[in-house]
Amino acid sequence: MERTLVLLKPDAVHRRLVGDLITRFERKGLKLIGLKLVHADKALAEKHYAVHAARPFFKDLLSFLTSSPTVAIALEGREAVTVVRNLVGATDGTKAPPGTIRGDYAISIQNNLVHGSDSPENAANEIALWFRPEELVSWGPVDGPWVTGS
Ligand code: IDP
Ligand code: MG
Repeated sequence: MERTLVLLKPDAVHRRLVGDLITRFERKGLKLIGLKLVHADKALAEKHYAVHAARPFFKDLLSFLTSSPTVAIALEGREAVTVVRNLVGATDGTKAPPGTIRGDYAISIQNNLVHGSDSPENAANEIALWFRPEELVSWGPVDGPWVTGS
């Protein structure tokens, strides 16, 4: 089963959308294996968005991510990386289609509520960045075979 990292960024917490957004991932059939509230410091934010270090929006992005708490979520499921990216939608909220999280709730580029890993390799690195190994929980949902079809 594939794993991915989701962050409900500070705008999601301020806008009290945390429950609503977690519900979307749960209803899809993804399994929660890690969940916590984190006020990211600069070092964590820099590492998480290191790939964007040269971009003009980097400084503002760090200020945003370190401004207040983020909900860090590790999810597991079939094709979890792609499934989450499809549920989240395009980066710019004005371009994300209705039905996606950003399409339904975001109109900003920066304040687009959610982060989802973009590859299984990056997911593994990002999960290790936000969670200690003992914070990840292995378990089997009672409806597992009904959700996965096997
Ligand atoms: P993604 O979150 O859809 O994968 P990325 O291109 O990886 O998008 O960018 C990471 C984050 O940086 C975005 O989610 C958004 O918060 C912010 N961002 C991306 N592009 C811009 C921009 O042009 N202006 C301001 N913020 C941006
Ligand atoms: Mg990205």
